Amino acid sequence: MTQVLDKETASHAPVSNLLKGKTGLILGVANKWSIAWAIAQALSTAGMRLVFTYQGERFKKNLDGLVDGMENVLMYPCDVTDEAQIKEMIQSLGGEVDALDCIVHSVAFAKKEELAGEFLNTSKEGYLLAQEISSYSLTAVCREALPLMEKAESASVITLTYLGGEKVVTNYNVMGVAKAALEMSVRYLAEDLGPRNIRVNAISAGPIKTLAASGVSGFSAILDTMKEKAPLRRNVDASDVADTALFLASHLSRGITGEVIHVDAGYHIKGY
Ligand code: 1JT
Repeated sequence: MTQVLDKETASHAPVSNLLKGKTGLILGVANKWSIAWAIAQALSTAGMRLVFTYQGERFKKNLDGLVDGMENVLMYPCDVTDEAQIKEMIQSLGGEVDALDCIVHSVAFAKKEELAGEFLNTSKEGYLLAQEISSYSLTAVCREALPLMEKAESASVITLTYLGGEKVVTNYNVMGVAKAALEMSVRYLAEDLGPRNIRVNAISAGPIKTLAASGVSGFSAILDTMKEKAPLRRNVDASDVADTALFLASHLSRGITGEVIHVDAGYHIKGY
């Protein structure tokens, strides 16, 4: 039996209520080009109520402008290197929402001088800083948010990674080592949280022009190579990543955990 739907209903109805009644916490919106912002829009369109964290007043202003028009939005300051701030943010959140169904972790940092030249020259301080912000923060946030996620019927944690965490990519250096740790954290967290019906996955995005990428010299060349070599012969944008995040946040991906999904136009399959 085939159900006949008019075009409008067929294309919009299924997604518009997909995440209705759910609440998601988004870490890592810096500005309108942020991957986290594209994900927020996709989740919001599917009916999810969103909570944002920001780091510092500059980014709060950006967020204020962006969320204008979104319903029921909450915003909290949170520097992920400060466990007390994570705890405080979760405690405030617990006073406002019944449960947490989703976390989007889209946070990374490395010193600019360490995303060029030889990995060999990485300082101990720079190494630890990249690990602290880009990798450890996922575990810290999951642990603190666990009581709220356990109140949900199920929950989905999503983080962002890059090919440089599994293969050597020139200049990605210390971030590659941090992403490798992040991807392995996804697997260990998936094992720990699985019995509580909490899934943990990563999206490995192809290169996208964001604030993070803006400081990277030669980024345009990376985009050109990707376009030339990727099976789909194109670059990916934040909306490509956002739609995969929507899938991972939803019941549609209920059987998937501990996975790294590449949203990179197929680039990672190439052997040359
Ligand atoms: C950070 C930065 C994390 C840039 C990032 C990132 N993840 C992906 N990119 C883009 C990128 C960067 C390089 C690259 C390829 C893609 C900037 C600092 C904060 C953390 O090299 C091939 C260097």
